[in-house]
Amino acid sequence: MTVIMGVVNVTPDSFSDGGRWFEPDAAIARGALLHEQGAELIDVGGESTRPGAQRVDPAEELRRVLPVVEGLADLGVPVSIDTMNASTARAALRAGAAIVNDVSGGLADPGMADVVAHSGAGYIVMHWRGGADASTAYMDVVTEVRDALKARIAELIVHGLRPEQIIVDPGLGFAKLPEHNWRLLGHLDQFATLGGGVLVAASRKRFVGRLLPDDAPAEARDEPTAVISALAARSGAWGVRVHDVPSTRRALDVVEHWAAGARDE
Ligand code: PMM
Repeated sequence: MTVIMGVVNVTPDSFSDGGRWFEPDAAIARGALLHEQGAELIDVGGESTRPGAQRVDPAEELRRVLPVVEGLADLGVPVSIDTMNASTARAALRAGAAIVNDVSGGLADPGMADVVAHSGAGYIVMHWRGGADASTAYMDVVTEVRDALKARIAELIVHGLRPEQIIVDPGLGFAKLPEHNWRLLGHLDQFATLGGGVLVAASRKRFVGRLLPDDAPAEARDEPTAVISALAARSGAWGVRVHDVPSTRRALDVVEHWAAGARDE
């Protein structure tokens, strides 16, 4: 069964939900609602990674996310912490987070690998080429992203992580053009054996918006996102990271019923 990761951005500036859950109580309530709606995991982030976003000081990031991680952990809601900073990851793990979601795959902070290795927590390693000015040039995006993730995993194993602890993420929209994102989605099977599973995080991204009229609001992207969730699940994805949980929950319910219908008794 594919895990649904519901997004709670505790930021003033994330693309689709910036500012809406900036107060801890609002963020905790949002996370609890997404959990109730069917997200097995709530992804709490305090730094926007949208194109052009400024880096946030780690102390400010921690101030934003820690009460939310604590609040959700107190409610028994499983949490992943979306951070590139080892210090934030360490504090969030101590506060009850189960998984570290690092869009830099350990490249932004050399201390991250040791924090995750010592904790034994799950670690989401995204393909990352650096900040906003990273090159979008690829000869063969699938091979290059796969090789880069393989290299990250090899280094993380040297730091003591176990391959099963690592979930890989092709990094849709990060230094990728729309055709790269679709190519990666069409070849998800190529990532299946790298670690403990594959995460697909297409939700509301610009390449999804391209399927809609120019003036469509961010929420209109939830319908194509849910279809991507279903196809990702059919392709064996470990998880999908989404902003709107009900639409993806329904999509994954269809996939599960379909799979049950295909089984011979
Ligand atoms: N994208 C965003 C934030 N966190 N984490 C992972 N693992 N993969 C992603 O593609 C990813 C992420 C940016 O999206 P948002 O601002 O809509 O949350």
